[in-house]
Amino acid sequence: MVQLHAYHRAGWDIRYFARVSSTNTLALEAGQQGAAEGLLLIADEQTAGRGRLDRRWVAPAGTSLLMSLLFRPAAPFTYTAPRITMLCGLALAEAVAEVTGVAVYLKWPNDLIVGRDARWRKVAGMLSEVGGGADGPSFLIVGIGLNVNVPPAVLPDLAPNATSLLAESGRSFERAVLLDAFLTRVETHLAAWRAGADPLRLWRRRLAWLGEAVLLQTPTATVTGIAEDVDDEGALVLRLPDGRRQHFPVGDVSLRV
Ligand code: BT5
Repeated sequence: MVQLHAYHRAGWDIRYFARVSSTNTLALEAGQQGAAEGLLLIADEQTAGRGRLDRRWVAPAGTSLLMSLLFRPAAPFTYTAPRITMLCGLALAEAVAEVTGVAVYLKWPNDLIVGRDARWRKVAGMLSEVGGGADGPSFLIVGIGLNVNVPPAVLPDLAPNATSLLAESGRSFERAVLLDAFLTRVETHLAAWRAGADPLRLWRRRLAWLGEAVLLQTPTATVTGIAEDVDDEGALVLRLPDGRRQHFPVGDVSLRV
């Protein structure tokens, strides 16, 4: 397999950068200027990597897979776009398991974690953003940061519970191999979807903690409950202590111990 900077694949317009502010920011700009579906921006290093809710994504140069994919979801956008994000998360989980043997789970809404007990560790995060014009949203950017060869000693600088594929397996991995496996899975799931398979069903099956007691931090409150399900838009459905069921579109979930 080739090095990451030389990786190409039919059907994708892959552009590699040594250093950028944020691949998501660049991809949003490209989308706004009319870039076609299939644009894939990859960077070795980001100076302003972003997480959700204005948080930061930190990754030492050259250690990680940092990328943003541009999609132009078919109508209705609000149905299709979340499914593309789910499909990418699913493809990432499958690619990581296949290439590295590390058992990973999806953590609602968009993280990839290792372990699903109280000692879970985050190995990847995803940031989906939409862009468009006065007529409404027209494109989706799926940003992915996967900690591949981040040395264990550096992990505490990223986040208290960060991990990497190197830390989990004791081996380092060619990022292009992971990218190739990921794109293969994305293509397979897109084709299966066109043939009628809803990606939400498969995504739901890989989610950690369905049926378990969780703590949910929303932008405005902390809520506890049983993570019963996800709804048709991917929102988390919690059974609250008073018996009510409530749908939460955003938040950070952790296992309640
Ligand atoms: C995410 O946000 O997990 C989405 C991360 C998306 C990053 C990719 S990299 C390529 C593309 N370009 C961008 O600018 N972004 C995307 P969130 O769920 O909000 O998690 C952010 C939190 O994760 C931070 O507040 C830290 O606590 C933690 N964190 C930061 N860097 C980390 C890392 N490398 N590994 C694990 N955790 C990290």
